[in-house]
Amino acid sequence: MRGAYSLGAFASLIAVASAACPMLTGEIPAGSIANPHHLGSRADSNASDETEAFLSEFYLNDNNSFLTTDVGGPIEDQNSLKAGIRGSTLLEDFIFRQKIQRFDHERVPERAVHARGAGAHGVFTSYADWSNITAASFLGAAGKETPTFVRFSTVAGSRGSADTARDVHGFATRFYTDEGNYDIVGNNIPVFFIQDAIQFPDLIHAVKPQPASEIPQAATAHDTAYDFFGQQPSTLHTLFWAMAGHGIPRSFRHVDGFGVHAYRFVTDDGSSKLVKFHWKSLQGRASLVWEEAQATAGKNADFMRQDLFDNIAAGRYPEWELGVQLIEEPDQLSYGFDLLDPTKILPVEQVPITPLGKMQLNRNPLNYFAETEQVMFQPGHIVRGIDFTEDPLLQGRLFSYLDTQLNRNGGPNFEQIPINRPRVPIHNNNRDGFGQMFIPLNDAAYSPNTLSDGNPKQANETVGNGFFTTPGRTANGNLVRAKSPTFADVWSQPGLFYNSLTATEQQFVINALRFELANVASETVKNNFITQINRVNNTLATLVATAIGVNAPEPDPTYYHHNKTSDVGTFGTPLKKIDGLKVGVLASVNDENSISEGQSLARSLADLNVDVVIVAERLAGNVSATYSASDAINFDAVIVTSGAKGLFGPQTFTAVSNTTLYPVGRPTQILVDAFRYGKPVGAVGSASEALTVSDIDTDRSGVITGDLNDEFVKQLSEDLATFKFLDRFTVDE
Ligand code: HDE
Repeated sequence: MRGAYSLGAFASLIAVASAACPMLTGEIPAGSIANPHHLGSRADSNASDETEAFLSEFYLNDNNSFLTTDVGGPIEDQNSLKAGIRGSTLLEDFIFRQKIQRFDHERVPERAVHARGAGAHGVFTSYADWSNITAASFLGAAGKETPTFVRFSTVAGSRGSADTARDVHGFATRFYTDEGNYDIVGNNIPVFFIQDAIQFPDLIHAVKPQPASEIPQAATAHDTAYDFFGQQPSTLHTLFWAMAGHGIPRSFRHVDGFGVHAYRFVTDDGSSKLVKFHWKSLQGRASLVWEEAQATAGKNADFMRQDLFDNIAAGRYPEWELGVQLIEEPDQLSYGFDLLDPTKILPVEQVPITPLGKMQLNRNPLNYFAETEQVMFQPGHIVRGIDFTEDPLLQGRLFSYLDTQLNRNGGPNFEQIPINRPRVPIHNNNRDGFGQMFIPLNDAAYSPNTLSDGNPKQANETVGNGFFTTPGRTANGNLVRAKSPTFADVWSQPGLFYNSLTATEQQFVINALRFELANVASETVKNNFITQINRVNNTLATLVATAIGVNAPEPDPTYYHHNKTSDVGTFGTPLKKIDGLKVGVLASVNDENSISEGQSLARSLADLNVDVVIVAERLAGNVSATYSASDAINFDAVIVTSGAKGLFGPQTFTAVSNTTLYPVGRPTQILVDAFRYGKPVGAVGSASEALTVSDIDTDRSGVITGDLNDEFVKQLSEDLATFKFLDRFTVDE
């Protein structure tokens, strides 16, 4: 399935150049891998091979080559051309000019939202022939593989912000189908803040940093954000999900994804259903706790992109299952809300999820800018068999993505960039523009024509497998600039979400709102917001209000209900896989047993795809991390080896340090923070003393003691799957 332009203009150029002078340009063997260690050993898959074959046409490999200018002449570039050895530099120095000029133009505008992200290639495999519900070809046969590219992101922060900022997370997937590119540009939270795209600039202006100071970076904890939330209560539902664990996931591998809007599936015979898309993480959902997320932002701003990159490089390919909730067209208003309202979930009790297929991410980008930064997702990248709905948020998105991408790319030809090219031929009469990469041969660049025998011909529903709009869709009614009354209730579903959380997760929401509002100065803003959350739950509103110094509100019972749904939290359900989790083993280079215990644990956990990092005073032999460069945030569990117990105890925080190798008290701090962040902690043999002197009760759940044997390892692996021990967090009575 290769495109007609598979030897594209650019690739051919390089091929010609290398044929002429291979020494200068370096060899570019088709299919060569410039940086094989980035790839891991990919699973056998036609779609993976296709990605490799397609992208390798564009690789620029500098092995065995000389520097050249952009137009190919060999050059030296260490010194500028000067008039006399002491200058000045000459304008005629084209080598200097080009190098500086290219540097000056390296930056493109970052994404207006979702600027910070990480991407990976993958493969989607359909479970079955789904032609009974959609004509989409990538869902047309059991086992059918389609190459994909996914970009995960945070929304509010700029491109250099920290990965663990509390935020909604983008989950955008491109399917390079055999009938063109299809994008599901989704998030890890199933609802959105607003109901009409015309409010998007207001939402983003409110959430982004304050205009005068550009503070705070990547955070909603400031006046403008809560001013908007308090006056626009449609934001509450999404905000509640973000204040729960969904805003601070453990990694991109541990998030679910959602299409958010209802879309349509359309079959070849024109019948349609509404669908809601769900990506379920096959690793399971997992979240950090807030203090941990904040510490992580400072200690390792790249925490999540590194997790994704390292796990793919190690061959631990994360997977997600794609499913849909299917809704009959006439039922759009039958579930107690409007299916076109993007602030609502359709509870799985009302319509279960039908799993359609599975995606595996199995290949890292070889160049961040070329792939992850230049990928241009659009909800408007649609294929035959899938159609939009009238959701006013979706309708606005259909304009915005292309528009902002024109701004980022300086013209419309960005679809010709390798990461954006469809893997099928393109034929149309679109012409010219900045950076045209093709040499169109058809002189009759219009339609209809006779001079090219009518080519390229028009495809439609029955001819040429064309895209077709749902035949049953109608558009009529008077022109109105108003919100549908079916979108009016915006308080029930934040209540549904909140009611469905465990008491500890509810407390996390309360604590998160206390944190956010403690950073708000305006009394009016605080009071307005409390008025709104009081319509969700009076206890919640009271607990937040008292912590931020405003009056507790009277109950507003007209709004309250006790309904619940399931599967909306991020804690309390064991992980499906513990692959790629990290255990920190706290050791001492001064004790041989200590290191050998670490090695033994590493061997046992390697079978479970769990990494062990042996931490000690300095790097040596099997010690791969130092206390000075480590912190509890680096590990999903922390175990103290018997020979390291002397490094622990509360007094180590206040003692005059007897070493310059790490900050005073660091080993104890790692252990205690791991416990406070809810992680499994443990001690081998006599190192249980290290727990007791650190005030960690060895009888608590998630605290492992005993000799290093199978039982110890089994307990540790189970505790890693539990992931967070919630009994360590206090809940308001
Ligand atoms: Fe986006 N959004 N968005 N958004 N969005 C962008 O497009 C926009 C919305 C989402 O990794 C921008 O190319 C409007 C919902 C993701 O490259 C921009 C509205 C959902 C990404 C834009 C929304 C999303 C974006 C910025 C309200 C989940 C990153 C750069 C109508 C279903 C994709 C770009 C990537 C990016 C506009 C709401 C998800 C400005 C106007 C709802 C994952 O065009």
